Amino acid sequence: MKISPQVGKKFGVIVEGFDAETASAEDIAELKKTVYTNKIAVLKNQGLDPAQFLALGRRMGEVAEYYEPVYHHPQVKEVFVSSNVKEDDGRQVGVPKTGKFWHSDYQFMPRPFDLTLIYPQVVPSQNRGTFFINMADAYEKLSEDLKLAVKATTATHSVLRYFKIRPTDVYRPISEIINEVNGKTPPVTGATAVTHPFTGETILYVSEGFTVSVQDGDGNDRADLLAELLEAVGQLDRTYEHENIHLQTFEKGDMLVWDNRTLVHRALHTATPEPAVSYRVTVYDNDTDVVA
Ligand code: 7UC
Ligand code: FE
Repeated sequence: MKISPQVGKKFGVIVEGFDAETASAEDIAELKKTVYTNKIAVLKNQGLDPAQFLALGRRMGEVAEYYEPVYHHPQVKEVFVSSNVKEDDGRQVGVPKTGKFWHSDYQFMPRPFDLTLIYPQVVPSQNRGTFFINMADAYEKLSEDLKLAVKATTATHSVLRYFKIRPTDVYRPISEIINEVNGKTPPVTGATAVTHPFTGETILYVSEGFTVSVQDGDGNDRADLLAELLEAVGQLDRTYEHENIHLQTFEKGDMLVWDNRTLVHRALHTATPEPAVSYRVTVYDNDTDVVA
């Protein structure tokens, strides 16, 4: 296993010679450590079927199945499928155009995932890739005034704005769907700046997609502060040229493994999409020894 920095990129490493089937416990520990340190690892030349992909996830920690079954792989439910390609019989497997907004996975849940593994299956020829922002670096770059302003505040996150209407939702009153979403996944509130459980970094834990409000210690809404933070870190930049934004490209055979606590990401989908399919496995890392 050879780990090298991504040339000309803001962060991330390339991992060559990683064999998911024969990797030792030390290899897995080294991989996790490099992910927490460098935030993204691109594993080259992977050739795994869905069951083998799940098995790799299980070696990294506790695999979490997505709470909405419409995303599940039909054979391996722990594999989340993002796909705009219909099966031969016209069936839709998985969900198209997922994550087309800044977010971190499960930010709207009481416990976000530690690690996200993305394994592209059908890779478009153009506009491929995912945008990322390192929100620990972004926090460090904030002005002292903004850091101070963040201190006594909390942030509230919800999936509501980006909850996808499912095929079974057709003709349901939207108010009923909203009530159902809020009942099943009520908004969660926590500190706006959180400490990374493994690295100790301070992370500005807000996203344009899932963060619905920021409030001060007295409960006053601070929509102004939320907007200022999102602007400062680059999440409102529609040119994607902000200095914090990293475009992670990939080719067939690559698998991306990233630190989901630190990074926010945004899928790149075009108006006239080419076929694109990717598989995802998400992991809770209970291994507190893996301090990067
Ligand atoms: O369809 C999607 O964009 C999925 C999104 C609402 N959640 C992904 C996640 O893991 O938080
Ligand atoms: Fe995502």
